[in-house]
Amino acid sequence: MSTSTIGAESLFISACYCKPTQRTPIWIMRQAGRYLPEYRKIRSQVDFLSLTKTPELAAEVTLQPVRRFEMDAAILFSDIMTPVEGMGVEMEFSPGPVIKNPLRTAEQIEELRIPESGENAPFVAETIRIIDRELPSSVPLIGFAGAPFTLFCYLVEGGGSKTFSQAKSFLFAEPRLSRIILEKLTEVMIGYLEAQVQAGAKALMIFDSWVGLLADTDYKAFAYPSVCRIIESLDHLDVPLIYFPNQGATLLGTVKNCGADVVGVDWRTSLSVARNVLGPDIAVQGNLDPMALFASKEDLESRIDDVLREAGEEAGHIFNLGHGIDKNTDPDRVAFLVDRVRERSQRNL
Ligand code: 1CP
Repeated sequence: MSTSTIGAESLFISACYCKPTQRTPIWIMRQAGRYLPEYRKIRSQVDFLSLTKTPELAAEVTLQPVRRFEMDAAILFSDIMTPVEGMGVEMEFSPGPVIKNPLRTAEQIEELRIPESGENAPFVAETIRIIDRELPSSVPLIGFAGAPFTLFCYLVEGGGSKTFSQAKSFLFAEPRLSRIILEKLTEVMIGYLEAQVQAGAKALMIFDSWVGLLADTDYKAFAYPSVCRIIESLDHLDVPLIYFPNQGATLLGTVKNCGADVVGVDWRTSLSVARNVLGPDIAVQGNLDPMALFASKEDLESRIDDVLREAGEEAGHIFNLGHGIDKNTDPDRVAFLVDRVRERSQRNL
């Protein structure tokens, strides 16, 4: 929670700590990916899993959007499922994660390994070291992990789903076994995130993409404790911690106390509402609807201005989309967005 000296000149880091900045920093979720022709070119030669495991290539695709748009932060090119392979889970990507043997039995759960932090996905640390050499200190690298509940959803369901009914029914039918999975995931994510900072990550983000499936009472019972534990365990690293509870509008009153420096807000909740709940000491990140990039330029402009207005005059706003960018987005629209945010958010300090 304390102010890092590393990257002190970065707009992004300052905004994470609610310090005034000359303009609002911007980066976008899934900024490296299929909407970029330079990404598709590399992906046409290598499958997704190999791309994440080849440090030179993963570093290159991490840097692509930073070069093209001069983003104010880079995000490691990897996936939330990357560190669970080290727990003994077999999977492939098609295009989302597909788990070979979804977790259903006590034996499978017992067998889940807790690898040593440096041993788990060593190619990620190597990727970060390469990126760290390439990036200027004004553009910090964000390391990340999935929140235990979201990882639990994929591991029990076996892959992506709209309702995650297998995972959620397992959670309610087998709360004791579910807690064991969640605790193991918490342990592993703490070590994995720590290793990313040791390798050179300057901020950390925890993606809780499916937490909106839970009512606040179940969130408090199953998902929130693991988020708090991760954040508490990483506090000594002295880097900003961002928590993104996707579709978490009804959970914000609880989220407020998780210890995160920044809360990511999805596109459904206005930033002024989120700020009112979270208070002045927590920065907000978001939250233009990714589909707004398909609107007319005039409409897009006014939607961008709306997000800036909703964020208000107080320090502590990082502009982002309210979820990952769609793969059919025109990159020129992203350039337009970045320019507009830069121009409209200038402040005299
Ligand atoms: O074919 C391809 O090229 C693969 C598509 C792809 C990409 C580009 C996947 C599969 N993952 C990624 C990269 C990725 N995933 C990043 C990289 C950095 C960046 O943001 O630029 C990050 C941060 C993630 C995180 C991630 N993976 C999340 C959390 C964020 C979110 O969107 O909510 C989730 C839920 C995943 C799972 C996943 N991996 C890939 C897909 C298509 C999915 C979604 C699957 C589903 O639920 O249906």
